[in-house]
Amino acid sequence: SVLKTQLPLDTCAQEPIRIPGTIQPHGALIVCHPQSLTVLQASVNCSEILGCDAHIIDRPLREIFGASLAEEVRRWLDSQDITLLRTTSSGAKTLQVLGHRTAQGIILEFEEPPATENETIGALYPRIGRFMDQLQDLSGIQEACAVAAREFRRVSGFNRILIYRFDAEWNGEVLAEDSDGVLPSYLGLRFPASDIPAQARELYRTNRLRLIPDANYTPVPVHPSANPLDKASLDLSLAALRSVSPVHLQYMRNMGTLASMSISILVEGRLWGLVSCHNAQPRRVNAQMRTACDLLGTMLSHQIASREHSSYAADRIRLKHLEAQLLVHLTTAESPSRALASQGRLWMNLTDAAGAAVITGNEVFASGETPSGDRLRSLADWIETQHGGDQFVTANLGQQQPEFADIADVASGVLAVSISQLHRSFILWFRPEVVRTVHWAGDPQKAVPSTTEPLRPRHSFASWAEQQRLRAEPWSRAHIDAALDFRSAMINIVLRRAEEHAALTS
Ligand code: BLA
Repeated sequence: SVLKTQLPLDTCAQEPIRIPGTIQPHGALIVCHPQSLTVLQASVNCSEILGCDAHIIDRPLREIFGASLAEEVRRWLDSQDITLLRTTSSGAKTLQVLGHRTAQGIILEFEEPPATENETIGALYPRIGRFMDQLQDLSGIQEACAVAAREFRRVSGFNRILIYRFDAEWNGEVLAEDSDGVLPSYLGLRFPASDIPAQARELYRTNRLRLIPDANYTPVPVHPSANPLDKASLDLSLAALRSVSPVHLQYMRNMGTLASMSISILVEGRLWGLVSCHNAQPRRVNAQMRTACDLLGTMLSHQIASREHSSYAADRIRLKHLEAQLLVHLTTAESPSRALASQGRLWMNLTDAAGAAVITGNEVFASGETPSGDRLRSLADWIETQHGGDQFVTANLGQQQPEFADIADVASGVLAVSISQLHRSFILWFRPEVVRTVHWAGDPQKAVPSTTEPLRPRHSFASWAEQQRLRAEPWSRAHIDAALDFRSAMINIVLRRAEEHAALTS
């Protein structure tokens, strides 16, 4: 079946999550003028959390909190440090202060560290070192994620840690899990793309960690709502206390997780996956522990990037070797197309395909499992109409273009490169349909919000099996690059052949 989760989720993606106008109540937030350090905006719970006067707008930081905090902030602003993290006291209270610069002023956030929490960066440091050593000894991405899940749970104390990876359509698959058994296991399950809309994924590339200590919280407004410097809504993209989407809070309650902390896994700037930490009951963690978790996440990200890179490099070397072998046969051949077909094994192995064909004009040479000549010609005609032209890649042809569903058994995966600017000439590789069973956490059809009803996340996360058809094993970057390299080599051979021919006949 074709999943509806591939529809654009406009309604969810339009929620302006960067500018909610409110914060979560486990801390207080103020915005200061970058030069004078007078307060421009403040959350309405400041007096309660900070024990300060209720009227702080337009007053200088020094007057509200005393000289020492104001000095700390000035020193930080003069430094190159991107963020500020300090412990300070306000009256009888010990508070953690987080600071970051924005175009709308300096945002300072104050949190009272939870009473039960005595983890300091000093206590966490040896753990982080050991984690790094362990990671280096492992070979696979899956193993690295399993070790990371365990370590995240040790450090953070959450009930369940899930590590999941996004696929090409932004569904997430749980690769690793570590749990104390309080919450159910989701290992191996897939979560539909609609669970995390596009603007949230985009935000999570710049802000790598978010914490929601209690899904039942009441948001606290920030006043005045317009920023005095630019008259716009306050951008809380990088604020730790940013209030989150009510739809997502409902999702958490439906999942039975009242506290959540998630950390982005970034590979070459792309959101590769998330570490998702859940607690059945509300749970707060202090800023030092969050910093440690951010560091663990960065280390895991680097390990994944380096694994992906070395497996790409190894594949490229292997495929380059095959290409060299194949070219030996082509450079000396009278007809390169016929020579390709006579070296079918090598030709197909170049992209680990089960079939390959070359079409020039109406001439077709094929090897292995391919569609019939007529279907090949129709396919090449259609590919020619697709933009890009030089290269065409799909792992689900029959879904993308239902008129080709009849050839799904041999051609669900198609990798095609054009070898002539002038007339329809393609080299194509084919992969067969692989029918697979995907285990979703809940029926993914029910995850898609309708445009007529109010937005609601789904209720069930029970395993739901779906048989997926019309899909092939996806082509890797190394396979696509091998095809592109081979394309250039073929174009050169064909051109040279044409020149030789011209020289002979002139
Ligand atoms: C955010 N959805 C999120 C987040 C996660 C998930 C991790 C980030 C916030 C957090 O850390 O809790 C989803 N949690 C998951 C998934 C797993 C998990 C997939 O543990 C898998 C293991 N959500 C919906 C629908 C909408 C929606 C229908 O189900 C549409 C409006 C929205 N989810 C939504 C939004 C956010 C979100 C808007 C961003 C919240 C924010 O940062 O403000």
